[in-house]
Amino acid sequence: MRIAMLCFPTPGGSGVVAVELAREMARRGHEIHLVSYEMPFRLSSGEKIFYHEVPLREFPLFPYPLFTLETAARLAAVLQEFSPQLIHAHYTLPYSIAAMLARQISGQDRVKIITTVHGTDISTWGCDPAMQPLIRYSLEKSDAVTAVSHSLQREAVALLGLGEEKISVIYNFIDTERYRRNVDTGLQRELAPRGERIIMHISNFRPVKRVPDLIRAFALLVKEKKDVNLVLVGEGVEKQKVMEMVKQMGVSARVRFLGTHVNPAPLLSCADLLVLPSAKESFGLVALEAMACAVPVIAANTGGLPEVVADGQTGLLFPVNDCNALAAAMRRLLDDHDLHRRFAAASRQRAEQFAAGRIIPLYEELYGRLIDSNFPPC
Ligand code: GMT
Repeated sequence: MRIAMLCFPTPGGSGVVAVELAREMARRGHEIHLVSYEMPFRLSSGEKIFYHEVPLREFPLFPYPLFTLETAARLAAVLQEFSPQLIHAHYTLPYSIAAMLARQISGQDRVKIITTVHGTDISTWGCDPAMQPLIRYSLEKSDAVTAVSHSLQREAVALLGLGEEKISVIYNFIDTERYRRNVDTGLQRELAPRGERIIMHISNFRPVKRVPDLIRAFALLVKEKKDVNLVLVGEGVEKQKVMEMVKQMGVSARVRFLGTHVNPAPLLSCADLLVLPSAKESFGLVALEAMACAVPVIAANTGGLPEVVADGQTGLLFPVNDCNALAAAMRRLLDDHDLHRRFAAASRQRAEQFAAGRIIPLYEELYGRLIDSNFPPC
């Protein structure tokens, strides 16, 4: 099959899923054209994926670059030159609309469009009265729509008044070979020089991630003289605020800030716990990455997280915003070594349910069903 994909290049779940999907599809012999305004952060040169960069030009008349139009123009050129049979838009805005425009401009009417809703395209933009009609239109006019969890599917259906059959669920997936526990003792010693336990958080530090809740809960553990270190991985708008909080709460000596890591598996392999205190999370890809590395996850009970983290079996869920409950969950797993060991093994087992080998065929099947049989074969 020949597939074009649109995605954001910045560190964030939707871009990661798009790149991993492109990689897996290319590995299976499909021709993949990835269109984005920058090289996606998890894509490296030398992969068997065609990358087409969208130029974001400045022009004195326009206050901002014409992101959607530039994307549509670049994609239209890709459609004309390479004849992809299908466009897969990752994140509704503005990619579904850009895909529809590109299809029209290029005159390639038989090209099908799939939109994958990833999270805030529904939970934030879909709730905005001004943008809701555009989101609804984008999904109604897509030839197929997928959601990354049942929770997100239900939310989209309820918010936008779409028929349930319009949105199918295809869970996010993980490369269980690349993501497995493989401890680099040097790295572990760097993060925990005196053998402290390691609590980890990885995100793009947006307000929705509620990183300050983790700092508050962690400070409670430090007060109890628990021998723990906190490792925060990533960059984002709230990072400065979190750094100041760490200082004010007097826990700086126990907190390490690492920047964005393209390959988080070695870091995760050093962790004892991963914490995700998000207000909203349609799936929580990082939870799955941690589980594949046999790290129990403590997550807020929200969105699709209960579909990933099996509460009481692979990890623990706590109510959003409840720092005491979060501290109690961390304490429980740090103190009970046997429970921790069981959860770690069960986490890896559960992650295998989301292995690429199980999920990618669902995309292949969907693509195959949609592609116009009159299209010139590959
Ligand atoms: O960061 C992004 O690229 C998108 C982001 C969002 O804001 O919607 O992430 C979502 O997509 C990921 C991949 O499907 C999910 O694992 C995340 O849970 C989800 N984030 C939220 O729902 C907040």
